[in-house]
Order: sequence, then C-alpha cells, then structure tokens
Amino acid sequence: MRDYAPLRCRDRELDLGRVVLMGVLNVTPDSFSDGGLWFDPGAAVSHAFEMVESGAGIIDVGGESTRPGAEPVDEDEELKRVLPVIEALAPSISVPISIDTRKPEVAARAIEAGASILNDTLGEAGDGSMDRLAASTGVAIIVMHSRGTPATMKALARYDDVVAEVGGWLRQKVTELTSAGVEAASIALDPGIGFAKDAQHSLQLLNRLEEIVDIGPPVLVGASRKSFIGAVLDVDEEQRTYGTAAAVALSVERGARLIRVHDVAEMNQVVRMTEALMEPV
Ligand code: HH2
Repeated sequence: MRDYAPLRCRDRELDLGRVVLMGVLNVTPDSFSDGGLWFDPGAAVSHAFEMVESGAGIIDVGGESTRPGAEPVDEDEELKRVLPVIEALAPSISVPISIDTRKPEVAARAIEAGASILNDTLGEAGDGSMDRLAASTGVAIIVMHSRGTPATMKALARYDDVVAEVGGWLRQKVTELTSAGVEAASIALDPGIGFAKDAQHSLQLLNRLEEIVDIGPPVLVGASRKSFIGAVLDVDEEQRTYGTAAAVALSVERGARLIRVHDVAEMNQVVRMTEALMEPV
C-alpha cells in the first residue's frame, strides 16, 4: 500500500495509514437508498455514533439528495436539515465530520458548526467558491468529479475516454486548489461514481482507478449501492450489499484510501480483509 501523509482537516489530522471508511449520513427524505431513515435529527445523531462504533473514520452529513433527477432543496431547508445534526455531533464525536453539499453557503455554515472536511460534490459546475472557502478555513476538501446538476447530469454522461477526462479534470483541480491557497495535505480526490456517468463509465473508472490514484492525493470512492451495481446484477438498492462489497474490495486493491459507504460494519470487514490480503508475504 502507498504511504500517505495524514489528511489535514483544520485543527486535526486524519490518519491515512490504513483505509478510512466514511459513513453516509443523509438527513434527507429522498436519498436514493436511505431517504427518510435519518431525517429526524435525533435518529441521525444516533446513527452517526453507531457508524463510528462500527468503524467509520469520517461521518459525511448531507441534506440534499444528489441522485440523478432529485428535487433541488433551497439553502434554508438544507441548513435546517444539516446544522442541528452537525451542532449535536461536533462536540462529542471522535471522528471528523464532512459536509456533503453543492452550496458554498451551506458548506460555510456547516464548517462554523464544526465540520472539518468539505465534501464538494459540485464538480465541473463549481466556480472556485468552495476552493476559497477551504483555503480560508483550513478544512480538508474532497473534490469530486461531476457535471451539471442532478437534473441534467444524466444527459451529460458523454466521454471519449472517461478515465482520462475525469483524471485530467481532477489534475487541473489540484492546481487550482493549490493556487487558491489550499494546502496539498488537505486535498482528496474522487472520480464521482454515478455522477454524470453511466454504468459503463463507473465500471471503467473503478477498473482503471490507478490512473486516478497516480495523480497523487488520496482518493475517495463512493460506490455504495449505486445504480451501476444494479445494472450489472439487476437488483434494487437494498440488495446491493454484495455488489458494493466487490466494488469496495476492488477500489481498495486499486489504491483508494477513503471509502464512502452506507453499510459501515459490513464494509469495514471487507476493507480490513482486503488490506490483509494485500500485505506482502
Ligand atoms: N455519492 C453520493 C453523495 N455524495 N460524495 C462523494 N465525495 N462521493 C460520492 O460518490 C458521493 C458523494 C450519492 O450517494 P448518497 O448520498 O447515498 O445518495 P443521495 O445523493 O441520493 O443522497
């Protein structure tokens, strides 16, 4: 396994000596696989602690579904969903909190409330505001590739070579982030599985993940329960655990150092087993 320096997240460092699981906490009524489950702030907070107990090293809080075709949520509503949860978690949870958003103002308020990682899912639609926010606050930033909005991304899934194009964009983002003043130690990259990608694109990105890993910063993969698994196995979201496990094992083997999942306990076993199999003998 490659050596990575810890990820610098404002006033704390996240050890990347082993693969880190990011537990998904969707405070939404309509996320594609767990919509409504953690919409109540009390339930969301308990679920976050459960995920840490099960091995999560980051809790990723999101208040707007980004699945293709999802209804947009206005800023006030998104803040109403995520802030109480972050405010409740920040003083007591042992792991960094990330804010998963497409809105710079939501990111800024979440950071004030205690988030120390900005999970920027705007992709090519970003205008540099997230970069400046990461630079001025010192939080870590995960830059994920996407195109358009949840309403338009499906139609924008057109590439000659998806791995080369996504890799080129991520490489360019690293330059932009460092010029904006973000420290190299605070950057992680994400190919954006399922975001303006069809099933074939997502499979290619995972198969050739090393080309993304070779860019340099630690790479996050979020394949959990996504539709490319449904396309291969012809199963609904709740039956995608084994498909997710296969994608997680392959991602770790190909060099991902952060893995975003819903089923933390199960995928923690998959990750730890894959790491053991990769130990030189
Ligand atoms: N995927 C989703 C949301 N945020 N962030 C990163 N960095 N990478 C991902 O792959 C990623 C992400 C979509 O999954 P989910 O949160 O379960 O669904 P929804 O967007 O419907 O809430």
